[in-house]
Amino acid sequence: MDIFAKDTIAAFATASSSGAVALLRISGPESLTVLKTLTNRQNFKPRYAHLVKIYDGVNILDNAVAVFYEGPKSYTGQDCAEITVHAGEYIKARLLELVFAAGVRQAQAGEFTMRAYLNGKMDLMQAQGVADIIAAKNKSAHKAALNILDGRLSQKFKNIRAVLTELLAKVEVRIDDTDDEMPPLEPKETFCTLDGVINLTESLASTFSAGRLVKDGIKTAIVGVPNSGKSSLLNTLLGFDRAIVSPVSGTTRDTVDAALKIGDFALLLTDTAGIHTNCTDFAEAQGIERSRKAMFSADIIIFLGDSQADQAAQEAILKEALSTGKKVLKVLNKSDLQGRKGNAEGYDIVISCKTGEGIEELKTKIIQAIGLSALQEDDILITSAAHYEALKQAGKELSAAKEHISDLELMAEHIRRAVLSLKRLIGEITPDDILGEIFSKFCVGK
Ligand SMILES: Nc1nc2c(ncn2[C@@H]2O[C@H](COP(=O)(O)OP(=O)(O)O)[C@@H](O)[C@H]2O)c(=O)[nH]1
Ligand SMILES: [Mg+2]
Repeated sequence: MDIFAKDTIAAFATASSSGAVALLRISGPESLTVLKTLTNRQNFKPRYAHLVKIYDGVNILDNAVAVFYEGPKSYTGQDCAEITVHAGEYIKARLLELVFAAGVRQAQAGEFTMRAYLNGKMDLMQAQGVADIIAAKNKSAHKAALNILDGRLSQKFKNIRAVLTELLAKVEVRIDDTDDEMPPLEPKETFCTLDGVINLTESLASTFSAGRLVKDGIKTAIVGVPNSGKSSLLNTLLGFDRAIVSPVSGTTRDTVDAALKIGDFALLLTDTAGIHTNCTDFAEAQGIERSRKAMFSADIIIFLGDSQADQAAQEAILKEALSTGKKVLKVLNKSDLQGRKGNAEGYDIVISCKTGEGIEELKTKIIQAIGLSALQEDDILITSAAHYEALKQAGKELSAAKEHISDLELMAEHIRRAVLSLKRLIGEITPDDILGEIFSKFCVGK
């Protein structure tokens, strides 16, 4: 997309599926003219809702509410108009035709937010927060997105950048000071400043492990020998029968995925085929292969044990689960059956899918095991891999700067690179192609 386009664009900001009303958003210099043409009305007080009629020639298309936003006091910073009509298919299609006939162009995905960014209404990080807050499906993801949208995360980056820019200025002035008029930099102080910033970048980067889980959901694989009750556990956690449960071993052949909300978090559950070695059935063997894949891509593995099942086979699966390096929660099932609870040694928790015993505790344990229970209400989290990488990169450059404290030129170069990687994220320096890539992931109308 042409990011510096100054033409007028329009798109429905509301979902295309049915609803009572639909909101058409218009942005660009022609917004007011188009609004006047559509409504046959001359006066629009900025930021006031006006009850209007939309005209299709001499006929009325719909009764609508129109708001004119005079730039820069608008979402995009340009003149904008928002027209709320009844969400009828015909009305929406015809309204678009009328707007396009007036010389307005269809907006591309993310184009409104991109204009907002280009006009300085928000920085690049906040612009991405818009996409996150729309995508957020649970409280924790919403909170993380809000921190980005409201600029709290940007502020952290800007604080780090400010300290570095100040230090860089001190270094550069001494590089230019060929007559040695300036007092030399105090190495201890420079060291401390760099160390302080390194700590900041590292502590922010370390929130990514939690931030990723908050934003994307916690991938949870349930593994164990056939018949240990994996499918039963999936169903019990979900509260309805998603997977087929049967006393015949080898019933689950493919992996079965389902999403579940636990408190403020989202769990992406995968029920797998029971892993065993003497499998001769082709489909089941494929299923076992997929179980292994699910295990390796999971954030946490629930190893579901049955104390009456073959111990050697169970140990082999547990060993494989542990070898992934992922968190493994050892869960003993079927506590309702005679004499099972006594064999719980080495397990983290005992449950019964039949009676529901231990199920609530298991949910809590999952959140605890991956470290999300320690999250504070006001924690600011890194949820994007790009932000994480940039912080890591900045940290690396700063460590290198620390090692070259006596060589001003080299130190300055490393600090400059660190500043650059932070500036890119806030959008202070961003090549056009990166912008296009970021905003094309938005929906049209955003
Ligand atoms: N008594 C009892 N039976 C269970 C429990 N969990 C599962 N089962 C039974 O164990 C058998 C195998 O269950 P399933 O969920 O299909 O096991 P999977 O092969 O690991 O997926 C079924 O007959 C279930 O009804 C439990 O907690 N208690
Ligand atoms: Mg099963």
